[in-house]
Amino acid sequence: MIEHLQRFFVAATILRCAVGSERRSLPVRAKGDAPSAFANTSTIRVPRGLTVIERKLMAVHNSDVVAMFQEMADLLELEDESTFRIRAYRQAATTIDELGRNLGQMIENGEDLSELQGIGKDLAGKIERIIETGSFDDLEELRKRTTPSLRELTHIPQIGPKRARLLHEKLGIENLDDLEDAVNEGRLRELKGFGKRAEEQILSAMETGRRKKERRLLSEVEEAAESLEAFLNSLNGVKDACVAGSYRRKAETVGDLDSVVSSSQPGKIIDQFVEYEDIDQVINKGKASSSVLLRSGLQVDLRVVKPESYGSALIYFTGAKNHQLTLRDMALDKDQKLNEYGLFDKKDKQLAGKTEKDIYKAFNLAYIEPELRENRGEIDAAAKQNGLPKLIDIDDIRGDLHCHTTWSDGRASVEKMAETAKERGYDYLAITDHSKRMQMVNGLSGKDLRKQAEEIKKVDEKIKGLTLLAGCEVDILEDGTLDLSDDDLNDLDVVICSIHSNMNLSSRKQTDRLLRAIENPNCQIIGHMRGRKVLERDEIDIDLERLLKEAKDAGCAIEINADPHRRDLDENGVRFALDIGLKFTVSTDAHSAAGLDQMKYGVWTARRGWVEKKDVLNTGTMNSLRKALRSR
Ligand code: DGT
Ligand code: CA
Ligand code: CA
Ligand code: ZN
Repeated sequence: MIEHLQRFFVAATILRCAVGSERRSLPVRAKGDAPSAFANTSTIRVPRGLTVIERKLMAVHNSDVVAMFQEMADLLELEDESTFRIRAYRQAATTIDELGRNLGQMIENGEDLSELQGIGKDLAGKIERIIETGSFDDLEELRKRTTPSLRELTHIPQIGPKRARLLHEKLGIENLDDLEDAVNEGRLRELKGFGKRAEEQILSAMETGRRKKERRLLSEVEEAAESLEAFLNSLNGVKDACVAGSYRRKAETVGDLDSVVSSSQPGKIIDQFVEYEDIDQVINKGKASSSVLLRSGLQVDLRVVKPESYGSALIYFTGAKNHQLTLRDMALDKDQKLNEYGLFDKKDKQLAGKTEKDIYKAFNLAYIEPELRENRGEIDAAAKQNGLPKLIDIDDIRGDLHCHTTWSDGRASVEKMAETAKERGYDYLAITDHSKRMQMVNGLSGKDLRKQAEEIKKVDEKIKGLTLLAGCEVDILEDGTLDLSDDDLNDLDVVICSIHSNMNLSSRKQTDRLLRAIENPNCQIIGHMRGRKVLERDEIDIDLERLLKEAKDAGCAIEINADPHRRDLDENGVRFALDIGLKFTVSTDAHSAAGLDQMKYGVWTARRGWVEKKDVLNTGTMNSLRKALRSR
């Protein structure tokens, strides 16, 4: 037990008396492979001299396990292994991704991981192995046997595993750089099945891939940021610590983590910081600042300031840059100076700096929430009495209006979803599986929906205190008609209309398509309207402002899809929609019980779009929700 803790947790109390520092070897990954959990890892370090903390910090994040299982699946696919094994790893990765609880902690509690959906004894053993050693044997073998960098190629939609193998065999292409050279030198089109159009598509997909490498989804960095923040707060001599930057502003994507520590002993903090176990490489170690790379490849910048400067340092490092530059200019106009250390008058006397509130107050501004600090008018608004929005809060949400079950491509039953919604304290949940057009995910026909409605009714009666709504996420067909007839939709409580196909139509056609859907009185909510996937897929081409105005006139609500890969409608669209008086729903589009916990990302997008509680339909009671949804 003690040995287990020494290795894998920074459980400071125990560590301090039991061990000094321990280093263990971890497998070094093949060069050129995509950065993932343990890229370039050589050691895990357990830091020395921590103060006593209650909280344990896990060495292995769930996202590390997810990355390894995905890598495993990709490599198996490259080997043309059985689809059964490949699917098993992918399913397990999804389960863990949505788990919401730390695997290391679960093992520590003696929980049986093989009870998790899609995780049998074999995979449970592999997870334990990862938590103990940082990897597992099958993966290590596969990495040795294959060319792991080929994985990069499989992530390009036009290529996939079969073609990646072909490119490797015929042209000796081993990674994205090789591929780019081959395209530019015209060698690719000599191969059967690759024409000029394929070349263009590949180049554009590579560009998207590069963008993704440089930035990560907020949800991907969360575990790392939370662990880091807890670690910093546990250090000897720390007064306060916070991860600022885009992470604190809850942006869709994050480039790096910017952490700020309040302490009167900066040197001591830096010395402890560089011993953080999640660090792979120290890029720079100064007197009061440091930059490091975590094992996942994510960069962390740290700045230590005196307590009297903590507020100004937070404003500086939270940004966004333009927000903070506007404040600085306001100071200059008053013959004052604003920087990381505080607000100063002509004679360099500090006027404010200890807290963010103090600084804003010195400018006669109300406190501005981090999500608003994008220089989109928040400073002017903060100068007026009640000028800032009273932002919606996660606790304002009373139900979820978009989720999937095993009836289509969800992984949990209606009952499981309902139980979970009840546990979350919701008043209502709408079950909205896909419609029949979505054949590959087993979309529902009108007949299926009527059958499902019976089950929904039963579960609704069984689970007290939660109203279960019968709904559907209906496909908007290419011509703008809906995938189900008025008759089929008639009995449903909630109808969301979404585009899932023909994403590449011209702006005129795509706009007409959505217009027609909006004109249909059955359409109560437009789902994930922009159709984009953050860092993965561009949005569909539409006249958004025109459509939002039409939606407003028609009484159609707009969904803020909370899936961290979507966050759609996006914050800019939300802000525009808000200004013209549209109403929103914030929903998770959960495909599993744990998926219901994605709500926070939707709320953050709403907050970044200045949305208040009153602007969101699912903050109301069941009754007010029914009244607010477009009548059909
Ligand atoms: P990211 O990391 O790209 O997702 O976005 P941020 O906003 O976290 O930006 P980052 O990491 O470059 O810098 C963190 C904060 O530090 C930023 O929000 C504002 C401040 N900052 C960074 N560079 C500059 C600069 O050149 N001038 C000023 N005034 N502030 C800066
Ligand atoms: Ca940053
Ligand atoms: Ca930074
Ligand atoms: Zn959906």
